[in-house]
Amino acid sequence: MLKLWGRLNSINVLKVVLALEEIGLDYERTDAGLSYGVNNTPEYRAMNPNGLVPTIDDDGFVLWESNAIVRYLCAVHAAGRLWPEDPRVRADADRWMDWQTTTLNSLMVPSFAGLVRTPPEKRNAEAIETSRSKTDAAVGLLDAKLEGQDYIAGGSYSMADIALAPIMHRWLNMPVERSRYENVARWYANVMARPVSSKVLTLPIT
Ligand SMILES: N[C@@H](CCC(=O)N[C@@H](CS)C(=O)NCC(=O)O)C(=O)O
Repeated sequence: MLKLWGRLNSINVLKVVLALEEIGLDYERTDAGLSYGVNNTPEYRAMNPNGLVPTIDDDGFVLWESNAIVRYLCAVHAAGRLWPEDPRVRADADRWMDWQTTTLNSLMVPSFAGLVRTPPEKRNAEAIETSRSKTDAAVGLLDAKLEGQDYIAGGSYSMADIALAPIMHRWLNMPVERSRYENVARWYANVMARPVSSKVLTLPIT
């Protein structure tokens, strides 16, 4: 059975859980990372030298990097559904997945870590505000992308929505001031209406 290592309050682990659940694969998940440890053991480092989560082992094939894992699982098990067959639609999905990791997440980390994982007396208010306003502006780009379409890569739910759902769930539930982006709000409501999302994206933001 496919094995997954990673804690459920990691957006990168949640992407993989969403993909596995949408596909309907059997898997065994082990908590790892932060207070759970595991990711610093020699055994784990032998699989993932970064010592980060998530990592999967699919019948001896070990893979890390959450977007690579989501792409792999969707290509193998859900081509034409979660993994777009059309190269241009797939490239569009890939682009927004990469944007999530390289742009959106990088902008959001200081406000998320500051507000959610740092005690009030140790917070850097300026760094939090810079992160908040830049993240809010970046979400505006996603809002523009979603104009006139239901999902990120077009008319149907795909791996791009899987990769964006956990970070947007986090952002939209963080205690920060946000612009009201109507297309993002509609997309998020559609995503959360899916039985799998409402089952997976339920934990408090920690
Ligand atoms: N680019 C990597 C980033 C992985 C990453 O930064 N994972 C974080 C959790 S989101 C981690 O392992 N942090 C250390 C820990 O949990 O102990 C991916 O997308 O998989």
